[in-house]
Amino acid sequence: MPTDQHVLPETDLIIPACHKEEEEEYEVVYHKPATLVDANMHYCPGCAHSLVHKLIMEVVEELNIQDKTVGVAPVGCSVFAYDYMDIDMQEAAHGRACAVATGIKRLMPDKYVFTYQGDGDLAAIGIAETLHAINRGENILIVFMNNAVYGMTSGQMAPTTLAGMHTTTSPDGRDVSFYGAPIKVAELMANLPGSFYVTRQAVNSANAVRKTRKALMNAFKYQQLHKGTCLVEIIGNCPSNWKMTPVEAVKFIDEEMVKTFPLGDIKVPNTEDLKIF
Ligand SMILES: Cc1ncc(C[n+]2csc(CCOP(=O)(O)OP(=O)(O)O)c2C)c(N)n1
Ligand code: SF4
Ligand SMILES: [Mg+2]
Repeated sequence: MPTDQHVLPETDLIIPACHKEEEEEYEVVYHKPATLVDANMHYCPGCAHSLVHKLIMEVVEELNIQDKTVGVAPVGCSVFAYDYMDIDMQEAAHGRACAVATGIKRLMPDKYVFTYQGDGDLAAIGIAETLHAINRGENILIVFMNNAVYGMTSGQMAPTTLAGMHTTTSPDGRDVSFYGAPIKVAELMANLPGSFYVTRQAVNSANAVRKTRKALMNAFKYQQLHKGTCLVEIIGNCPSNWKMTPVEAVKFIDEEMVKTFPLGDIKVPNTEDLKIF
């Protein structure tokens, strides 16, 4: 039961002058992009999806294309991407994001259109859609989040699961003589004439994040050229299904994932094509 002695006197809060000066000296070095909805994300701690959402929205903000950008969300852990990105978005059935993006881009060629897809969505059920869209040279950006498992459905083996990697459907480790080798999506798609820019990046260090941001920036800008499909593969992680802490998952990328999925540009535009920039 409160008594009078617990009631604070009603006085104006006086900030000492020295503190005011300190406040004015602060330099803003980071702000959350206005293109990202102010919502709590549902992702597990340490998951790469949230970080990559932020990077995409930073690029959209910097290019000032919020009202010209349309995203296509997949089925997978990032199915609710439309709840976080403050742009026009369309949900696609599992694996069909590239077909949906094709329709949107063809109807509205001036829009910046991208898909956001996991490895189960893109490289398993959606591999045909993806391959044909790139082979046609659809002028879209595909953001491919490769975390080597079906995260949403509790960690089954994906086409990109590493050789020997333990998943719920390969408890003894992926046997490539039985299941085949992990599919290197970026290398595969770079061979298609319709692909314009193909790169593989990661977000497990500050440096990697900077490179991924740059790759996304380039890929968005290249849509102005109408020269073909851009594919930015990002080595993500899934600490929950990898049965690792976020820190262990970050190390696993450097120590294991990059052996199968080396980082870097795989197909870059020629300088002639980039003259307008
Ligand atoms: C037609 C259809 N088949 C299967 C499923 C079940 N399903 C939902 S998400 C998913 C895999 C998602 O994995 P991935 O694309 O790698 O995304 P992640 O969750 O790892 O980010 C599957 C198989 C479904 N929703 N629809
Ligand atoms: S299950 Fe994996 S991919 Fe899905 S939110 Fe959790 S860590 Fe991310
Ligand atoms: Mg996945």
